[in-house]
Amino acid sequence: MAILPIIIAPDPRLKKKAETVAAVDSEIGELMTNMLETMYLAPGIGLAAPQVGVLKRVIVLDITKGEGPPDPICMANPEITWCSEEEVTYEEGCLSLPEQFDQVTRPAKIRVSFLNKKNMQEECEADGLLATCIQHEMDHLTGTLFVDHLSHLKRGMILRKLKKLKKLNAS
Ligand code: K1U
Ligand code: ZN
Repeated sequence: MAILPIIIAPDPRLKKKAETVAAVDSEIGELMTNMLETMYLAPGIGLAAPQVGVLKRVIVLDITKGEGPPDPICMANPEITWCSEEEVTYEEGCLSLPEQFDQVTRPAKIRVSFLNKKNMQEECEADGLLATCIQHEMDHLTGTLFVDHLSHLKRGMILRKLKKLKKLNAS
């Protein structure tokens, strides 16, 4: 197992599109294990492979937040097959945008099909925080960050703040 470095925005690597994986083989299985370990340590409730510099359609999630037993979910090639017209707004954060939070509105319920850690095709329905988190992580697979759902003004403010912080940390 290994902790992977998380890329912090603004960074061109976070704007790239991830590639479909051929199968969940031992290499992708190990990536999922390392991503889960990285997510738990951060701590976070989700992580997408592009955030650790791997341009593959792989995401991991666990929305239990340490309350009760862990419930890790690993998905390769996730695809939303249905979403509700009803929407819900959550305050979102992102491990690639440290200490930045804002309200994002997304479909309240989704159905998603994916390859699980055993390389089996699965479909599940999600609502609440899980539905939001899956959509947030899937956005990372197309180079979209939660700030891309905000106004131009808010996005600019957050990205400028992070750019300054990165400069300070580098000096
Ligand atoms: O960077 C990421 O993609 C992970 C991100 C996921 C997310 C959070 C909130 C709404 C949608 C998606 C995070 O995990 S940010 C950290 C966070 O929310 C959290 C961390 C510890 C306990 C509880 C929440
Ligand atoms: Zn994120």
